Amino acid sequence: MKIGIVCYPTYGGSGVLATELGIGLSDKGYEVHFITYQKPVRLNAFHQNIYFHEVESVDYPLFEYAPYESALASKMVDVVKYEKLDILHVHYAIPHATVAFLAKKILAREGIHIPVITTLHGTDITLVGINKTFTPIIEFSIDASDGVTAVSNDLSRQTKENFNIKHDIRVIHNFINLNRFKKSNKDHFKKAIAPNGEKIIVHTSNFRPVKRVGDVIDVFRRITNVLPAKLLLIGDGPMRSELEERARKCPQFENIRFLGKQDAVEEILAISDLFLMPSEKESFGLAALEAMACEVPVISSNAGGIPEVNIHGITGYLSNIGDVDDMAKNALYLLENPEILQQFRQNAFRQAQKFDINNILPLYINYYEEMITGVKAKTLV
Ligand code: GMT
Repeated sequence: MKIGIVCYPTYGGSGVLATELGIGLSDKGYEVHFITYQKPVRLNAFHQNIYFHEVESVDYPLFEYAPYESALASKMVDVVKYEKLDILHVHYAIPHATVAFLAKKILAREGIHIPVITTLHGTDITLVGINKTFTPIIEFSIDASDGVTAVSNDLSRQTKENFNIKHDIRVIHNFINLNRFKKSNKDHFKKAIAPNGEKIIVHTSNFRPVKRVGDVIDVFRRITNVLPAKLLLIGDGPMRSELEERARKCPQFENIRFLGKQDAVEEILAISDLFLMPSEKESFGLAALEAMACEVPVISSNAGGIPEVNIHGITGYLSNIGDVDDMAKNALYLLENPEILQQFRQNAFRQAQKFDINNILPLYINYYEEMITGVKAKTLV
């Protein structure tokens, strides 16, 4: 099977997931074609069955904004036609599902009937989507897709609640590659970061307001009022300078480190004691799953689909959004009770195993096959 994947190539969760999916499929022998404006960041090694097709932006004095959608649609048509793709899997509704519809219509004029699957990741529905300007295009594009998946039950529910959609939505949760994300011995690194045995708290995100990174700092302050700890902040984004400013005002500033974007996140998770995810919205929480795979329990909010991943009182704790006192209390309970923390570490790993790529990948492959058979049957009629 030849699969075209369209995604955002950046550090965001949808791009990461789409890239890991492509790598997983190629490892199983499928041919995967990424179509996007830049090589996906997680695609940093050579894979025999993976191809990358860059969408070039067209610069012309008349255009204040280069027409990315048109360039993407043309590239999709080109790749489907010449690489003889069997299916297109687009990640993030805007604009990818809409552009896929256009590409599909263009190809149909030449007798090529390509099935399109749209995967909803979260902010395409919960943030961008509920901006009323986008409602008609989201509803149309979802209903026009052959298959639609959402990364959690909560996201599926929210999509149906907020939009008038007739299409079924299949829930296929995020997954994790346990060969990469696993606890490894990085004692030398741990000593360098926490030379006096301080507890290590970690957070990773794209530093957007929805992630409430300020709450991470507030929880950390409360933790350090009781015991010595270090905070590692991984990632980058629009709130970073504001957060650095805020951290500088903390008496514990020297214990807070902004690490920026990191490729080997698993090495940092390997030395961490707790992961913080206080998000305001989170359709699944892939970063929490990555932490759990490395045996790091999660102190999180109860937003969106997080409770489908982080199980309260088992793999970590859930608090109401913004309740930093409760988050700090839960964090301290685990940090002050090493045996319980150890139990939570094991529980977190066991929970992560449920989302092993080897369990989730077949769900996508089966869905691809269903869609290909369905579209073939329809065009024969
Ligand atoms: O987390 C982000 O802000 C990035 C965002 C994206 O769409 O790129 O991630 C979303 O997709 C991930 C992969 O499916 C989910 O694990 C994240 O929970 C989701 N983020 C939000 O809903 C805020």
